[in-house]
Amino acid sequence: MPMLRITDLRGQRLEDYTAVLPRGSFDVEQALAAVEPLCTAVRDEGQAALRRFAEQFDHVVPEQLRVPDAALSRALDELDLQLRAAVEESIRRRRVVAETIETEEPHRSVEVAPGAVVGNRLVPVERVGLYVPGGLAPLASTVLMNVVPAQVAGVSQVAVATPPQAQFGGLPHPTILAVCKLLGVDEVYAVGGAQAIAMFAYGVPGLCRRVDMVTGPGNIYVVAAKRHLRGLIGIDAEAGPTEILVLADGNADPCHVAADLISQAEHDPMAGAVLVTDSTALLDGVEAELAAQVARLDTADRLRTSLTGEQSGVILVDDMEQGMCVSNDYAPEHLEIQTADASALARKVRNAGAVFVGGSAPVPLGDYSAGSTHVLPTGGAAHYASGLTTRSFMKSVHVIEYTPQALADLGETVQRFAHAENLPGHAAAVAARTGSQVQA
Ligand code: HSO
Ligand code: ZN
Repeated sequence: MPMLRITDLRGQRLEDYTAVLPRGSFDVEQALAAVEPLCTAVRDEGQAALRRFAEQFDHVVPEQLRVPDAALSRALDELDLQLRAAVEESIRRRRVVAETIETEEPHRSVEVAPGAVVGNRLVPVERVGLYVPGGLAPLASTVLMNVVPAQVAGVSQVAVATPPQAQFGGLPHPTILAVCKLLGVDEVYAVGGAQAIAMFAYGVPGLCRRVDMVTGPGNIYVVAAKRHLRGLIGIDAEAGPTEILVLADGNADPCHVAADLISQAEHDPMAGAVLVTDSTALLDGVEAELAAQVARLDTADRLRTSLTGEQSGVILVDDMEQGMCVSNDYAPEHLEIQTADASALARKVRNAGAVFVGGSAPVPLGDYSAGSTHVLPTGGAAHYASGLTTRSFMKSVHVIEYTPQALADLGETVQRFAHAENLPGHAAAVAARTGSQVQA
């Protein structure tokens, strides 16, 4: 029984393929109703509400909501040495990218006319709260993917919240704690779900000071809390279930293509895996590989759900040019290009969170260690949004400095504009300095 539902677009040139492409629904609106009272309870009752929700949702109440430093140190001491080396190499590579190609000059200015200078200062956000899910997979790599660019940007305080786990006596997952310690993050809370976002947004007396911005993935309730509290805090994105689109022709290796589809489909029963190809021979090979490979994995049940779900499937196209149009309309979080001319085709990508080019760049390389970000726009948001980088933690502040003469040179222009908007007070502020008044 084939796993992937087929959408055959051969011979069909559409102006916009979006409507015929597989994509699941991720209805944040519907989760808002559940999340709003929860956020209000955290705001009004603080730690008591956090303890109550820990019992209700995590089935364990941590001894201390803030993880003691001794527990962080112990987790790092007990971290397997080979895993520690792997994490350190991932941190190193992510830092190299963040410190070089993601880092812009912190202050630039331009003289737009004699004596008229406009500067652009990049100022880091001061305090960031990072949410790290602990559910189906304890995403220790997500800690470094958020913390490294924040630190490189100059964020002075990063706090982490991640669910308490009954199996670890109410502490969060030890690998998450160890990576926090490795990165020098010592403010860690054993608080999960939407209530963690509320804690960060409102602050909780005696426990956690409110933050300026919250980043990090989470389930639909976490995303709903971010939507509810946005404005009070900045957020990175409303990350939905992960997705991969593989653009592959007859040259691709079906074993690799199947493995890569599986690699993202295993995240979540709602994760999306889409193959776009012009080769039915490749499709047959991928189907055979999927059947064999899924059966071998511990995540087989979840995989069968995600691969056969409405959010996954195969799109048959006439050629890779049509395939690229399909991909650009879908705007995948992760795009893999496994074709004869992968690099050339990659230059035609307009909408994708990240592009993995050729046979030696599977998405899991980027998930852990490539040096690129794995915090990427999902659900088609790649049409307008970028992944999380150093820039995401910087605010752009314009700085305006004009000499008296430069203001005088422009005085009448500004006043005329102000009068056109019926704002005489604006005109007067300029006239008071230049001495030359323009009548309405
Ligand atoms: N593929 C996920 C990130 C991740 N994978 C973390 C493994 N661990 C979203 O880009
Ligand atoms: Zn992944």
